Amino acid sequence: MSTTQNPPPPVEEPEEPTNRPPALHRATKWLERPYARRIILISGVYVIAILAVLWFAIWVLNSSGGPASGIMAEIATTMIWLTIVASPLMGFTVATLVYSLFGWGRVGGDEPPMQENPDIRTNATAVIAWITATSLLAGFLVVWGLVELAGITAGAYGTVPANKQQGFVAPINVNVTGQQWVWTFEYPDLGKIQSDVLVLPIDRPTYFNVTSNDVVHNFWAVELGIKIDANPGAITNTGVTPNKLGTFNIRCAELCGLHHAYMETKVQVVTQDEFDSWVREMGGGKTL
Ligand SMILES: [Cu+2]
Repeated sequence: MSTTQNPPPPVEEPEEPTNRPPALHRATKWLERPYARRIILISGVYVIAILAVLWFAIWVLNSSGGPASGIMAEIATTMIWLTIVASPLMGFTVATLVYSLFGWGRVGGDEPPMQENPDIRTNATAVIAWITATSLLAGFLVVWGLVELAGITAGAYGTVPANKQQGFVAPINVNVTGQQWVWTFEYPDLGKIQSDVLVLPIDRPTYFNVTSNDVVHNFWAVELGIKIDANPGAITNTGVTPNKLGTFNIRCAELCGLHHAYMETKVQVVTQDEFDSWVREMGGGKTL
């Protein structure tokens, strides 16, 4: 049995950071590394892919005739700008993730991967730049969202009652009922009109009272930019002023059973004259 005790190994002191090169220099040095350049390259490819998807989404919207209301035009503008602004940061995050999985992820076995000096992790400039950029982006989203929301609610249900607002036009009331798997539209102010196609006059505010006869559905007038739950036993409200003539899509946007995917119909935006004759044709008691 040995009584001699080995002295503990000396504790390795962390290197003093005093002789490190300045942060900006280290950041540019990081960019010279091959993997850093690959990450930047993947970011670029990702941003281009995102913008292509954005272009496709706008193309789909335009090819079905939209946007057909002020609200939908605002939504489209919001989607375009937010995507453009967010895509570089999103690209960099995804590129780093992809490179971690497929670039660095190749290191296998029991050997830990070679570690280079973690320039970015402890780089105050990079950390501050990242936090600033993401905070500005988040702030931009919040401010934009609040401004848009204020605009929409002021137009629809602002603090001034709608009938006391300037340029007020009496809205057309439409009762929307969802049931597995059809939509029914009734015009309570126009007699006993019932239709499975929504017909609306252009430039007239429309007020929807939405409900369901069975399960939860969701009334989505795609190109008009409105979407609201249709709940059994309750009425939800939304409104829109269509500003484009044409035929647009209405879909159910809440999984409601077997034929949910086919629970769709059309909205026809027509002139006031065409609307009046449609009302008479449908046996409506009174025209607006
Ligand atoms: Cu449905």
